[in-house]
Amino acid sequence: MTAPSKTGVAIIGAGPAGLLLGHLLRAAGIACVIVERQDRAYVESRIRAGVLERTTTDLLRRLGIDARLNAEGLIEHGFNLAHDDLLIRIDVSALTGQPVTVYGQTEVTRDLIAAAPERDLDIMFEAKDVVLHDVTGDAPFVTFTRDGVTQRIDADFIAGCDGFHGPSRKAIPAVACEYEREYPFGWLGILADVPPCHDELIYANTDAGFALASMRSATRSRYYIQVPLTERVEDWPADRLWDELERRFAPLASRPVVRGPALEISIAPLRSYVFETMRHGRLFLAGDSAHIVPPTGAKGLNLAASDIAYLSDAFIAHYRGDESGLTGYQARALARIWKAERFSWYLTKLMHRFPEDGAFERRMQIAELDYVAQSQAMQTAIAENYVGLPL
Ligand code: RFL
Ligand code: PHB
Repeated sequence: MTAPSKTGVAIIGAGPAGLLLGHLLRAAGIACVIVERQDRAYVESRIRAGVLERTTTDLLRRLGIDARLNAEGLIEHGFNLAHDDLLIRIDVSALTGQPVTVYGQTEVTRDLIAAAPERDLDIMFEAKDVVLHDVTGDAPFVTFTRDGVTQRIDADFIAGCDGFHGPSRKAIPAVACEYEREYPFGWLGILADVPPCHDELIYANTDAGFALASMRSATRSRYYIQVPLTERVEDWPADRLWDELERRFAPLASRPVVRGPALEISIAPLRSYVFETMRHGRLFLAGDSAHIVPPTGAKGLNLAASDIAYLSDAFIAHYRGDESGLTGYQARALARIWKAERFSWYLTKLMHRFPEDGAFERRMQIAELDYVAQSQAMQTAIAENYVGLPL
């Protein structure tokens, strides 16, 4: 496939943000092309998020790319916070009128890629050395190399959907607009084809540290535990990890933790990050390229989707002669991003053991969790953030 030499929106990155944007623009008849560094198999096998807000499932439904989501997604009416042997069920459906859907990011990505050809959405996989040019001028363009051939795409706009490590954000001067918090631990995750130990997610603050019991289906489990940043995957043979999960979940879960061969084991660091310049000339950032949340609260993919809801509306309005969406994009997106940053930071602080914390901070966490257990007002505040604030 050769890239068109001229398009409306050149999208960098075929993660959820880039794929959703591409589909929404094509559905509105706007020319666009996605340029992705990795090959298709790599993109389709990345294991990441699992919990979708309604704002995200609504976008998939609006696109009509929802057949598998409807058939296989698990509707979850609640989730649990826990410490010691106390399980606090947050009934999100009763408290907010909205459930969340358990459906893997891997599946969302596969569905969006599979639907691309029939909707005339070009995805240029294996595009190496992507460079953005003239983003503050009237005629920006992107260059890259594919199969040894250098290609150039001229565009009206460039959408930087290339994640935290991509080139788009680096094309913007960071002038007093960067906010960052690193956490002194990571999440060690395991995916396995075994039934989950509980029907709903459990976020547990145990004496040994944080642990999360999640799932992808009735037969596939996803677990995480908090580990120091110095740990490596090699330090964690599967049996050691299963022992640890059993210890942390036995007092909480409704069924024993079932062991099985690991489909994936990985460690992810935790970070809060916001880059506030989401527009620079004709370049617009969306998703992880502009912000990162720690995974506690499951906001990352959902924030990428809400950025795209705003940005796709803005591009569509532009091509109909209305500039207000593009002018207001950054402020609109940031208002929602900062609230999701706050919630993810709050849940991370509440549920993890921080090495610098002493007995007092531990008592504060337990007092807060006990308060959540007793207070419907607290549960409602947590639930409405968990299901996703309105767009
Ligand atoms: P992505 O998914 O990182 O996609 C960016 C794409 O850009 C490509 N790219 C380039 N392409 C061309 N040229 C270059 N030079 C490029 N550099 C990069 C990449 O190959 C990639 O295809 O960003 P996007 O689309 O903004 O999506 C963001 C989400 O992926 C992310 O926020 C979530 O996965 C975060 N996250 C979770 N979010 C949730 O909403 N719910 C969850 O339950 C949840 N759990 C998680 C998570 C992230 C995790 N990790 C590993 C970071 C659990 C984990 C463990
Ligand atoms: C997951 O299933 O991968 C998952 C669920 C909830 C989170 C983070 C990750 O908060």
